[in-house]
Amino acid sequence: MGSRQTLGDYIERYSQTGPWALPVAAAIDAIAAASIDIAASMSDGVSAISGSSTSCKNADGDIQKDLDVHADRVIRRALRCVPVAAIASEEERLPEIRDASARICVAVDPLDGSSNIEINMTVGTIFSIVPTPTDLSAAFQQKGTAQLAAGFVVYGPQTSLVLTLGDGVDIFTLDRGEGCFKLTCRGVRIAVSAPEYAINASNRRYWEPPVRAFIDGCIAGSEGAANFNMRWIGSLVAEAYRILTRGGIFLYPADARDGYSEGRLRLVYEAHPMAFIVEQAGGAATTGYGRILDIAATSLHQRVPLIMGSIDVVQRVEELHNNPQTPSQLTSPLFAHRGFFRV
Ligand code: FDP
Ligand code: ZN
Repeated sequence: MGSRQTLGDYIERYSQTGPWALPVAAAIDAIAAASIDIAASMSDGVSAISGSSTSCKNADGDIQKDLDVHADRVIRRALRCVPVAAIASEEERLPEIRDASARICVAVDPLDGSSNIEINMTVGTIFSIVPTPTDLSAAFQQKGTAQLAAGFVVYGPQTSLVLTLGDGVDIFTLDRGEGCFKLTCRGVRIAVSAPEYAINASNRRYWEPPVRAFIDGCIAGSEGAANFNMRWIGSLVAEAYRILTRGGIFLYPADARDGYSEGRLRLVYEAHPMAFIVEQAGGAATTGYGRILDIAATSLHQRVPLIMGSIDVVQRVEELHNNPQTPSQLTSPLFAHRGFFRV
């Protein structure tokens, strides 16, 4: 990876482009440094920080793992030298107020996918950077379109950092020898259409009719000429990385289980940053009824249905939500011939 541009050079150049750019660049630099530390802790399987659970629950009632708590601390510590007005995290009920006069606020999911960490699965860190509004208490109640930057780090066979500064998406890969991220993919574009879906299919009986119709169509072959493949990793960062790499669709819809009327994923530090990245790469992200980035949170840990990926496939699912068909139309041969690959 010798002559590749480093993340440090990349954000240094960006830092000179406008009033917000300097603190945004500093925050990205700090989060990237924290993620190198987290990646090291994670791969050190015999250390004290393991995949074991603490006896604590996070703000949303999920059991916290030792690594969740560790990742949260490492990121907060790294952000100490950055002018940040407030930090919101999946791991804390309320935002931490820092320097109220600072221009930016940061929301993080320190270790996404951690409920499966003990099976040695890919997990990640998600972040979203927003401008500080006049009323600081509304910092994390802005629409997703307000984001200045967003990204995520995937701790997989490689540690990769996906980043958008609002002008496309670039991917950096950790060069372990040199201890820094290097640009490995510039201007990522998500395929307009690709026959691969990801959903937790064990919840089928709880889904709403449009989601059930779409997935049943994929399985039956009526949603397109190509055969659909299926993947479900159970880790949002890994699913998002796959979609950026080879297209397809990811769905975590609302369903009828207790506590899932708005799906599972959190708007501020999961859906907003992912939607920003996916749109910047030419894809789409919706609740089924409307664009994720147009939603403003009313509470920090608010959940939202998230359907994202290749634009043509996502639009097909939106059509099914916005133009409801009767159950008999959904299963009729006519419907079966209106697949988005066939029209
Ligand atoms: P986790 O709770 O392990 O952090 O963030 C929520 C999330 O993981 C996503 O990463 C993942 O896509 C989803 O939950 C997994 O949900 P299921 O348990 O329904 O598979
Ligand atoms: Zn998460």
